[in-house]
Amino acid sequence: MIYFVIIILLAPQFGAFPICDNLVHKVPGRAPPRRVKRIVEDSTTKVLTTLQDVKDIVLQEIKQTDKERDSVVENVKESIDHLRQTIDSIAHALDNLGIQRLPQDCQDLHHSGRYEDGVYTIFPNNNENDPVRARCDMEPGRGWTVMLDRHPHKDQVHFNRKWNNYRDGFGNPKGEHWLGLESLHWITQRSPQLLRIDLEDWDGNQAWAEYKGLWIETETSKYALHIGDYDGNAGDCLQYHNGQSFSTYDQDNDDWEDNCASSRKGGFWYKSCHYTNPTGVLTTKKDYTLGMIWFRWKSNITLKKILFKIRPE
Ligand SMILES: [Ca+2]
Repeated sequence: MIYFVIIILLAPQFGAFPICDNLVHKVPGRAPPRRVKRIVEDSTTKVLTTLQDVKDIVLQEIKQTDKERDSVVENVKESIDHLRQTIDSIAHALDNLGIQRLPQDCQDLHHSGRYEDGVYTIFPNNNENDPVRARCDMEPGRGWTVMLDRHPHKDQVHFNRKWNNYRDGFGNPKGEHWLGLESLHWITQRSPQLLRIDLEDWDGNQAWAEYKGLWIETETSKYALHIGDYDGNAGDCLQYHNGQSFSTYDQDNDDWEDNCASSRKGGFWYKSCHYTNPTGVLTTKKDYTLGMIWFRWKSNITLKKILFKIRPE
């Protein structure tokens, strides 16, 4: 039944056809050529026809017996696949005609046929004058944008930095780095993101956590953090920080009377102060205050590796 619910929820949105609108409007100040317009219109017709088919199937399903329900579900799945293919064909058609849609994240790059892991240029705010180098972890059907990478490296990066550094990003995307709060804001305001966190201790043990609904507010709102439901085996450490403003040693926006970022030597959505400190000091020493901590998994053990990456839900 979940597929029917999804279709019913999505159908009104497709009725306004925002996907095609986005594709066309991503070329600022430039009307699409006639060929492109025709392709988009033809594809729009195909998508709407498919949605009508899905609607017919759903209406038909209401009259079906339980025995026939499985085959109806299969029909709906096929219709959804057809819909995806049509949308992909629109994107490819635009690319082939030389109209480059600016990739705002690694998911866009994946959709444009970049399937290899690596460092790419993205444009999180959809402005060609604001390129950002980002590392992409590609998987079949999706592209993850890495937002934070911590691990031992010969060119160790220090994370005890000012507000402007955390806003703009720093480090080497091939190694340790922070993507940047401004980029995170633009990517997450476009659509809610799934946040994936991978952890490893100094004995090689691994754990993970995921949060739905990642959304980062604007700089005016101090890049406040918003997350939804947790999943994983590492334990939940981010709900404590949910709703907090970001803090650095030169911008104290935490709830503590002192300055968390100064005492923790990092930048984060500190409260008073942390359940996790992924921008803390990379050290083998046990140090809850300064170390890279994920409290629900390893309490006061400082971790060896922490990776944060995001993709559209
Ligand atoms: Ca404070």
